Amino acid sequence: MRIVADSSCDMVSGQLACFRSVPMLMYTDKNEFLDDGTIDIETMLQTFENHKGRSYTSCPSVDAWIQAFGEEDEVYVIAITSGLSGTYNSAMIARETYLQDHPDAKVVVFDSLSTGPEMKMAIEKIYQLKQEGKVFEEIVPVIQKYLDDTHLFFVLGSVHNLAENGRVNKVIASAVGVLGLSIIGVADEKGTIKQIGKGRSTKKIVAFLKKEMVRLGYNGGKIRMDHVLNETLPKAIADAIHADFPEADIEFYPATGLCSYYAERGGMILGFEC
Ligand code: X90
Repeated sequence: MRIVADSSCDMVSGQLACFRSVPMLMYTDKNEFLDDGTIDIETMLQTFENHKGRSYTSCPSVDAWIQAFGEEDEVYVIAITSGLSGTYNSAMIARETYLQDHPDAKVVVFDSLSTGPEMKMAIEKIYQLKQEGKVFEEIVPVIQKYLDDTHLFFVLGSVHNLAENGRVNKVIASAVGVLGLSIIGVADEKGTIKQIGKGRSTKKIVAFLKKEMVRLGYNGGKIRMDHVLNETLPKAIADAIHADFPEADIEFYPATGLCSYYAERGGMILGFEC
């Protein structure tokens, strides 16, 4: 059995024994960073911040996916939203190809319609269901439903890289020109970026997020957050949530390369169960 995801899930290969991450690439005409868990994020951010021209990202190749499947006969694949990336498409082609060579294998590819922490939560859920002894046919619908019942919010101090790569509309891009102002957004039902607010102080951002989470049905479930060199924000959110839901399972951790590139310095992405 193997669980495979593109590197936007912020996990590295082997983090769970059965888990493989397939790296994305962030690059300019001069430098490139492969998101394989070895990137120093401060160095990467500085490189892009100081670079005068354009920068880009690319999704995993079909071959990279197939390699990550190993020779396993049961493979669960989670991809970053097809609304913003070709990753899901590339994973689906990998699946077709793999099944031709391994006709008895079972491979499912989930379009997360999301990224980062929401993908990590789905990975943890698959792992848990396997531990409980569930089989492929039981796990697939549970995960499909789980992805419907989990949501993603994010706080971004800059959308420069998202805008430059055509992944947010111009309205959002122009709203974040003001220094010190962050946009607060949600992954919408199409798996694209929707702005729902903006804020300057950590206190206001935390209050806003908590209110929105509860409005969507949050009731003490699991929360995962990644951050781009900004522990203060997820920590403040964890404290605010724990004040009302002391038992809530909350973890936060640094984003790896792809999410750090797009969420940018100070950014934070939050996945939660409803
Ligand atoms: O090159 C590629 O195919 C990768 C493209 C990825 C584009 C978007 C990454 C977004 C990462 C930003 C905030 C969260 C937005 C989630 C909306 C579904 C992080």
